Amino acid sequence: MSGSTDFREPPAAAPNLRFASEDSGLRAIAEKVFAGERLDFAEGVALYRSGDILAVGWLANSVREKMHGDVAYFNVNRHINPTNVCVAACRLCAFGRRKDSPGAYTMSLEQAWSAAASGYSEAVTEFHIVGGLHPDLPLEYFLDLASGLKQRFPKVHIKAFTMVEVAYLARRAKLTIPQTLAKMKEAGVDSLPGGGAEIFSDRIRHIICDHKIDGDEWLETARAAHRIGLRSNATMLYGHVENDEDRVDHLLRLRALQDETGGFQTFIPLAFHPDHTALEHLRRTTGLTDLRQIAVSRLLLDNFPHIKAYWQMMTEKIAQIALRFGADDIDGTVVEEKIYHDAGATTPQGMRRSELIRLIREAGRAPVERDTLYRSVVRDEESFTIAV
Ligand code: V47
Repeated sequence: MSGSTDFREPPAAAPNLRFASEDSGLRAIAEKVFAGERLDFAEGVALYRSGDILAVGWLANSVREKMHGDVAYFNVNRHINPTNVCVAACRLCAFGRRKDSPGAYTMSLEQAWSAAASGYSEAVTEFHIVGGLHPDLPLEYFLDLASGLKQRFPKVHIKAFTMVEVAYLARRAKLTIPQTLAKMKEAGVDSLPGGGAEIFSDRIRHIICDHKIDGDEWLETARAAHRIGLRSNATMLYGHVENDEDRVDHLLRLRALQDETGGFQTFIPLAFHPDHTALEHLRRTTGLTDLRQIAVSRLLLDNFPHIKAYWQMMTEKIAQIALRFGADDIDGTVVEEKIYHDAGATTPQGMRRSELIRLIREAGRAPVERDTLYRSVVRDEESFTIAV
């Protein structure tokens, strides 16, 4: 790579087109969106139920273009899953294993650090680290993992440990959640990924992940992280046994916490992949469901700066279209994805930076490489700098 590769272009003006839809309920919602008014629960449900998916997408796209113009973000990251051993045995999951089950693995610290260094030659700006709830690994293992990575890769942002892992490690270490987060921060954790949120509804959580922390605990852990200056993402797992009301409830609870803390950066809707899970009988989501989910997220989460169409979960093809349905980010190079691939994902394990740029350009958007905090990354030969 040579020279500047910051692809930012001036944001395009929001399209000055008239909204048109046969759905009269949608016209009233559009007026509120144009006036910058917040949508309520019933309007969220109406967006899920509208027969005019193109109009819902158009509306979300108008908000997305007002916020980000033509820019679409991506990053150069590497996923590391230090262990798949997990005590939770969630029905939604194909990744977790009992300690002595075939296929169970736990990386030594040396193995995890060397995994971080392997993969594509492109210098990564982020390590995304999540794993199972291991019954024997102490908090110190995770603190040493983070501090060892920081020592070896001081320029790389460490986005590590879901709210579920934080709460589990806190309990095992007999510490409070704020104390645990403070130790993680001190060890080098820079922000938290959005996983483990699933669906906050107790009724659904009992079916898909009954041994995990509940929705309130997930939100409380995120609140505690934001309070000490750790930003985080948020996710929602959809396309299993939840209904429209459960999804709206989830989004509005995230929106309420964001009003309070402002600590969320990106919302990532995650489509359920049923293969090799205890819910294998369920159907996969369709492209239209995925696109509608992106659009509704953009419209309801008016205080979230970013909506991510995670290409590995959505496929590259749907992620490209999502950039016109409300998403402004497609995530990154990833290098080695396990959670979705164990559950039957057919997308590649990772993607080169040049390929992400091509996908975004082809979707008619202007690619901007970002770091985890959405600052532009400027590359020169093998290294990068962050434009602040
Ligand atoms: O927490 C697990 C979900 C999440 C399945 O923060 C499943 O930038 C579908 O959170 N089908 C992990 N989903 C992934 C995640 C994530 C991904 C990309 C970016 C970010 C970010 C976060 O995947 C889990 C769970 O919610 N998951 N099993 C499954 N069978």
